[in-house]
Amino acid sequence: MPENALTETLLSAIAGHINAHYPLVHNPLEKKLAYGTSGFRTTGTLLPPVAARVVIIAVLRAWQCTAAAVARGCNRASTVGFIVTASHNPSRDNGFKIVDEDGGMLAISWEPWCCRIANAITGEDVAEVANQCAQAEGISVPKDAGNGFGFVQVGRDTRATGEVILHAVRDILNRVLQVPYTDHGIVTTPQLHFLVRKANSPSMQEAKGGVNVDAYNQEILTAFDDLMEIATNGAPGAPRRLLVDASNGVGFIGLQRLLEYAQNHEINNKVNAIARYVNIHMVNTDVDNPHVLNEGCGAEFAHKKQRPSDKMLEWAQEHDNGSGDSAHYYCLDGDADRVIAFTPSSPSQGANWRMLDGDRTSVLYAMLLYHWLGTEAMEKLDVGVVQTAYANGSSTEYARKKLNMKVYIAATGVKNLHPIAHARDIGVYFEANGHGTVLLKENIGEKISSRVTDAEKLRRVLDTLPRLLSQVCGDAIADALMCEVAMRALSLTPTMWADLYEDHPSLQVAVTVPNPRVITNTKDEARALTPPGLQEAIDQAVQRTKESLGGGDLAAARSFVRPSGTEPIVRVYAEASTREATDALAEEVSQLVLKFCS
Ligand code: NG1
Ligand code: ZN
Repeated sequence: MPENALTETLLSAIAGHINAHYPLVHNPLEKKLAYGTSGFRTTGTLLPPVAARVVIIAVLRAWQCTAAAVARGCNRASTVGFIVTASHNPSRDNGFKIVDEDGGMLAISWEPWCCRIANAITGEDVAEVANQCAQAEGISVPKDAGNGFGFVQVGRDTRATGEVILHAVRDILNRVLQVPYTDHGIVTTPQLHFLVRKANSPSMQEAKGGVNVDAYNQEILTAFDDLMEIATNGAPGAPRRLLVDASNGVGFIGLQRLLEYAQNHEINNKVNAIARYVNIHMVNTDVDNPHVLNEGCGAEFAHKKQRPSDKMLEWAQEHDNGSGDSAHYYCLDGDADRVIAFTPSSPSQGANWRMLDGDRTSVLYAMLLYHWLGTEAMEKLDVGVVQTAYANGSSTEYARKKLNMKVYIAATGVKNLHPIAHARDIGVYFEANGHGTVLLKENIGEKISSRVTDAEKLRRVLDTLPRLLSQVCGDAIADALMCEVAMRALSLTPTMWADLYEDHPSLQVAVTVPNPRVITNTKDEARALTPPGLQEAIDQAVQRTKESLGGGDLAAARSFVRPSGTEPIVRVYAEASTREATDALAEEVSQLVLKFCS
């Protein structure tokens, strides 16, 4: 047996069990499933046998991390995560992704293993991919497995197919791999990321038992209270009213649990500490009806349609007197990792609501950093903003010119933004659709405080921020609370936040073609490399738009296309100086996609 290969017993158990219980439903010879922008996404009923296969790769990754941890002198079993969710997709879809040891996205270099095993037809093929992975990645089965945390933390969103997919995962863990796990049931995606990071943290090594969502609630509530204390100088004033659209998804459950935890536990010696600052109401909370998830509501709907849901409008009509920011509005997506805020110019008219998207959230956070850290510290640190090509050009310009920030453009998906932000001392990253956070280098407070004047405050801020701002992925609930902190600290209302700059008109369109993946892109996704001729045709359309706007500096226009990594569509993005030109450009480019990709 070659070194690091899995044992014959394990390989034949894998092959036998997969053959007996998990024949594939999709046909990989016709269409392979790919590990896309954020894991696998497709019709939910196709996924149980795929999840049964991919969880084997998750365990191999955990074993590899365990061996590396032991080699570092850290005597513990590493845990990874397996979250079943399809985020913003329609309710018939489902998906899943692996959460890596550090609580972030699975290392991109491991995605090909997931793809290969997901499309391996027979049990023997599955065992063969697992064995090749073990050999190539230098993995052997750890001798001393488990220390009470489980090797895999699993969880799911509210979708109807979630339980049967998780059942397949648990079955393989129990009966084939005999690997311990903790099933957290229905959790938001950021909660699962948090739990993995927490379970692997040095502080948990000695603790008895595992981690659960209470640890998340405790951390978020304490950090929020600490930051609000700084933001308000201990004088909280009247609590702000928040209206949260939960997209009929797991965000409702997550936020509800957080609020209940706050009522039943003391945070910083205060009962219901969160209520000193915010008074939270929710709409679109129907998690029992499997069909309404993300339907006409939530962050994805709000962002793509550039308007709030009907339920949000109804609530505003009834409860918002329209006298300037009397309520703050937030929309979560289907797994609560993205947030879009709104401010109503007139509570009853959706078209007049101004959207505060991820670009604006990153600007708000950047302003808070300047406010709290001061120009002196900001200039001494490597601070950057990371966006994607979907960022509105106005936000890029504002961050560069007004805030003096370095701006980096990454490919779509937080797995691409995160590493660029991570390489900075402080990296603010956001996708326009509201997924993002701020990453702060560990011990940055200590490093910088000896070099600036107001060292104590600086250290306090830098130590507290990363407890509310997830250091592993975007978290809609934490981000909404963080926006409240930032507005308090900066004395801004949502209207003032919206007034910082004017967005260029933009439009995103989904175009259906037989195979969206005939389009391939440059690394920053701003240009199409294939099919031949498409990019040239887009360039000409953009040029014509600029000319129609009179040419010169004020005639801005851009458009790009890419295949979605989460839905079977091509996404067309257009942005121009006027609404009419934007809509016409999006339409023209959509037609080009149909022409070149059909
Ligand atoms: P795709 O479908 O690959 O464009 C979408 C979002 C991403 C990210 C993922 C994960 C857009 C344009 N794309 O990816 O930003 O959030 O879903 O959910 O919004
Ligand atoms: Zn999401």
